[in-house]
Amino acid sequence: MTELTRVRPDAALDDVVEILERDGAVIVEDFADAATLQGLWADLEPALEACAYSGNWYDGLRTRRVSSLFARTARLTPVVTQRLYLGAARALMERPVPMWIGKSRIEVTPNIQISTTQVIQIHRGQGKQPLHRDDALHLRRHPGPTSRVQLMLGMSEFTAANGGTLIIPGSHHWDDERGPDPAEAIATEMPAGSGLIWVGGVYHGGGGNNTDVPRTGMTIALDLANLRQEENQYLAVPRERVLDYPEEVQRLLGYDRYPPGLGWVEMHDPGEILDGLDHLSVPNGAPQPA
Ligand SMILES: O=C(O)CCC(=O)C(=O)O
Ligand SMILES: [Fe+2]
Repeated sequence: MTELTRVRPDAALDDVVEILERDGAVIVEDFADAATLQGLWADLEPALEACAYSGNWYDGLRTRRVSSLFARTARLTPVVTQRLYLGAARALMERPVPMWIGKSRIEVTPNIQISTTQVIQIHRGQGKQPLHRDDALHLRRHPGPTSRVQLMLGMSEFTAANGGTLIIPGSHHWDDERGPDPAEAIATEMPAGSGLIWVGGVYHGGGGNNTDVPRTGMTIALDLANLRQEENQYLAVPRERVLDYPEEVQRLLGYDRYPPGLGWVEMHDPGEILDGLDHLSVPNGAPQPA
């Protein structure tokens, strides 16, 4: 394979899921429209300009990273809910898990959550990031069930010369003994507005930039919701900002119950508490103040 597979935004979801299962990565052309891109630049560029290069070699000494994106811009709803991205993430991760409850054999279907958000801007002189699997954060074993589906939206053009994300297609099928070899990696080449989607078990990394134009990408990771979020969304996004999002995004940000039983507050759905229900008045057997 010398190039990543590309699909149009009207592609069938089943086809995209099949490509992700086979290759671990796919490019969706015209993922975001021009107005969304312009809005993201307007909202995020000041933070990028004010941001120093990362202080460690892994994040990139000539790379700028801005996080807390759902607090910094209100324009990510169409991005995170894009049909092929959210659809593929749900199809790959919301798969029933069998278990016994007493004598009943049941299946529990997990859900997913936003785990991390970042704008990553790679400047001239930045070398290649070491190839890695992002699901290593959760110490996942391979091959195994997908626990992360990640998006890199091109806010600028991505080329092999300016740091387009390096991907080793099919490497999510490898076991944990086989290490990544940069010679096997393909650079993501796409115009601004296209989106690269990849699964957490695929070896990848930021490319090196030998050009004078920075490479800018906006990444969101969706993870299996039973795992800890990489970026602490409860602290990263103030409650008032969370309340401005549609319910689907609030739930993806973590204000949800995760089957079979994680995430509750006073034994209630956290979405109810977020909406202003006074949780101290919820009858739970505790004495009420007079
Ligand atoms: O910037 C990129 O293209 C990828 C960065 C990445 O994979 C990471 O920081 O985990
Ligand atoms: Fe990564």
